[in-house]
Amino acid sequence: MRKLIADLRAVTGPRHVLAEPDVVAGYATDWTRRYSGVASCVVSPASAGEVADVIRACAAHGTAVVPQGGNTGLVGGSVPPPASPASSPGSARAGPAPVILSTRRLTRLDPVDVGSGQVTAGAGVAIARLRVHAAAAGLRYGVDLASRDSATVGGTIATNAGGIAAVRYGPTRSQVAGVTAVLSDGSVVGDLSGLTAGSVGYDFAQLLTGSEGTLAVITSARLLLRAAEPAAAVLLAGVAGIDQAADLLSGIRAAAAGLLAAEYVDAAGLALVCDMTGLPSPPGRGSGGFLLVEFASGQGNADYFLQRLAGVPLPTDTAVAQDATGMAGLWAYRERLTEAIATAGIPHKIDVAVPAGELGAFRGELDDVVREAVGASAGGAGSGAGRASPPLVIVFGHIGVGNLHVNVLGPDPADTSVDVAVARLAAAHGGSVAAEHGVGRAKTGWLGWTRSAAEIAAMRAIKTALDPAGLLNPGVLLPSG
Ligand code: FAD
Ligand code: 2HG
Ligand code: ZN
Repeated sequence: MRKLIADLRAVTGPRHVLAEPDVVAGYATDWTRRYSGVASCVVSPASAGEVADVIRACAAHGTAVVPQGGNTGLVGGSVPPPASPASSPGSARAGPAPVILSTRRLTRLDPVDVGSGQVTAGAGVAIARLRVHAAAAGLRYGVDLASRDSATVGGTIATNAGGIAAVRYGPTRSQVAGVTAVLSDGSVVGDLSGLTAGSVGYDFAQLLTGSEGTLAVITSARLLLRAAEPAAAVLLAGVAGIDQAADLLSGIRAAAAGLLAAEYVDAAGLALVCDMTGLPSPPGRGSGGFLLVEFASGQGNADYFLQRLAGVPLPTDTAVAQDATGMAGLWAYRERLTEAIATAGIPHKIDVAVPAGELGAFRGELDDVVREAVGASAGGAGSGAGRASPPLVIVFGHIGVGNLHVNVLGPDPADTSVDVAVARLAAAHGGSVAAEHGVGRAKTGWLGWTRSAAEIAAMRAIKTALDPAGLLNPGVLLPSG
C-alpha cells in the first residue's frame, strides 16, 4: 500500500493524497451512516490528465477506484465496501483496498454561454454554486435538491439525480449536453462542444448518466440552462392522504400552467420535521398528508393562480405564500425532512418510483408490509438497544413524477428485511425498485425485479467492455461477478 500511495502522490502532489486512517474513514462512510467501507486512501486529482494517471496507477496496483463527489448519495455507491472485494488471480482488484477518487478539486466553472444557454462545469462543482452562477446570467439550472451545497455536477450526473425541479425540467439526464470522462484504461472520451444537433454514434454523456461511477470518471460536463422562472406562489394543502394529493395535483395541473414543483409529505413526516427542527405546525392538523406545489411567476402572481384554481376543490387547510420568506417557510417542511429523519436515527431509505394510478394502493399496503417484515425478522426488534419499538414509517417525495421516498426508523440498520419488502411492494405495483438515488450498493440484488434478464446481461456486457478488469466502483449498480 505504501508504494501505491507514493505513486499517487507523484501524480497529484503529496497534499492531495490523504492516508491518515481517521480522515480516510470520514470519506469512507456515506451520508446515511448506513454504508461504510475500507479504503487505502483518498486522492484528489485536479485535471482530467491527473484523473487518468491516478486510474493507471491504481490499475497497476490491482486496486479498485471509487469515484466520489459530495458524498451525499444515499445508497452506498460513493463509498467502498466493508472489506476489499474478493480478489481473483489476474483481477485488477487483487491489490490493496480501494482508492477513493474525490472530485473536490475539479471545480472549474466557465462563464455562462448565454447565446447557447449552456455552461461548462467541472465534475466537482457543487449544484448550489452552479445555480447561483446561472442565475447571475439570468438563467436557471434545471436540477435542484436539498443537498445542493455539497452534491456535485459529477455525482448528480452519475446518479441521474431528480429533485424538486424534475417535474418541470426532467431529471439530470435532460440537462446534460456533453461530458468528458476518463475510462478504466486512462483514455479520455466525450466532448464539451454542446452541439445538441450532432449525432455521431453512441452518446457518452447519456451512457454515463446514471452509471454510478461504474463505467468512467466524469471530469466535466456541458450543461443546458433554462430561462429564469421565479416562483410566484407556494401552496401547502392538508389532504387526507396520498390518493387525495394525487387527485388534487391532477386538478391543479389541468387548471393552471406553470407548475414548478409538486411534492408530498405524509403526516408522520410533517410531525417529525416540526419536532426535530422546532418549525411551527402548518394549518391542517389532523390531515393524513400534505401536498406542496409551486408556480412560476411568468404566468402571473399568486392571485392569478388562485383564480385559475377556483374550480379546484382546494382543502380549507391550505397555506398560501407569495413572498420569498413565506415561500421558504412552506418549503422548509419538505426540505428539512431528510435532515430531521437523520437526527432521529439511521433510517432505512427506500427510494422507489410508483405509477400515478398505483400510489394510493401502494401506500395502503405499505404499513402492513413493513410490520410483517419487521415481525418476521429476528433483528427487527429495535435499533440495537434490545427493546422492541414499533417502526416509524414516513413517506414523502416528488409526487409530480411518481417518485416516493419511504423512510423507516426503528429496525436495525444492518437488517435489510424492510428494504426488501418495500422494494418488492413497489415492483408488485408496476414500479421501479430504484429511482433518483440510483442502485448503489444497496439495491444490486433487486435489479431483476425491475429490469429483464436480457437488460441486465446487456448492462454487464457494457461494463465488461469498458472496464474489463472491474476497476471502477466494483459491487455498485451490478453485483460483483
Ligand atoms: P456522491 O454521493 O459522491 O456519489 C454518488 C454516486 O456517483 C456514486 O456512485 C459515485 O461513485 C458516483 N460519482 C460521483 N462523482 C462521480 C464522477 N465525477 N464520475 C463518476 N461517478 C461519480 N438525490 C436526488 O436525486 N434528488 C433529491 O432531491 C435529493 N435530495 C437529497 C437531499 C439530501 C439532504 C441528501 C443528503 C441527499 C439527497 N439526494 C437527492 C441524494 C444525493 O444528493 C444525490 O444522489 C446526488 O446526485 C449525489 O451527488 P454527490 O456529488 O454527493 O455524489
Ligand atoms: C429528497 O427528495 C431526497 O428530499 C432525500 O431525495 C430523500 O431522505 C430521503 O429519503
Ligand atoms: Zn428526492
